Amino acid sequence: MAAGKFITIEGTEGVGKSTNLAFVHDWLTARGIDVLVTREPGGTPLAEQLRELLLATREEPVAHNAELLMVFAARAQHLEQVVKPALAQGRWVLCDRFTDATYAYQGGGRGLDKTVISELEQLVQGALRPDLTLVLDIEPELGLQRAAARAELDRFEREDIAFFNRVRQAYRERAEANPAHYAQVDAGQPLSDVQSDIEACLKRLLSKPF
Ligand code: Z5A
Repeated sequence: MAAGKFITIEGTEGVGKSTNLAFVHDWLTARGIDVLVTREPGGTPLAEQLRELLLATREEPVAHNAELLMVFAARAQHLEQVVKPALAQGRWVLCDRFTDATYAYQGGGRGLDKTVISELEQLVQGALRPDLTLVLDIEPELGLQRAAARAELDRFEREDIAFFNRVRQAYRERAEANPAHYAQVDAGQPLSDVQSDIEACLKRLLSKPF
């Protein structure tokens, strides 16, 4: 059986990942593709507990390396329990955030060494990389306005705008360095235009699998 495809969706706060994840799921399902939807950090009971620890606001400052290792601990569990078995069964996996978020938030945002992130990526993932990463791009101010309309802010959402500008820049650099596997979408557009652009990316993926 052919292995399934692995698609990830990325971007800064309030960029519309959840909204467009549902769109991608419905678009693929309508074409007869069996899609598993999941998220990071999270996707298994243990990884969801690590997510709670990671996002909770707390008085104790969180060491940047502790944050990095929690993200990869959750990822290791998620990959073994959920992602790899699904791909091996021929299912497609659609994941809300993945390792690009680590390069963007812990690398760009926190300033951690990308070589260390790359070493952990190799340890935890081996050769596994997404087939397609959709990077939804938006002015961080606009995304935060959208996000602020919702629930209480988590530990990341309390960061300042300079942090989110660094995160955005890191995403853009990764997408521009590897256009065969990344697509950047202007998420500041009206939703129907964002989804037309995403649809074009999905058609390319289906017509010319990489
Ligand atoms: N994190 C990390 O540091 N390192 C890692 O390796 C990983 C994660 C994997 C949790 O992520 C945190 O984990 C994250 C980084 C860190 N930082 N934070 N916070 P998350 O994905 O759960 O958190 P989030 O970015 O805040 O996601 P979200 O809350 O689900 O937002 P979203 O999915 O991007 O947005 P949305 O809910 O789809 O849309 C927001 C609103 O905008 C909503 O009302 C929509 O109806 C509206 N919307 C969407 N698109 C449009 C357009 N085009 N026009 C107008 N309005 C729109």
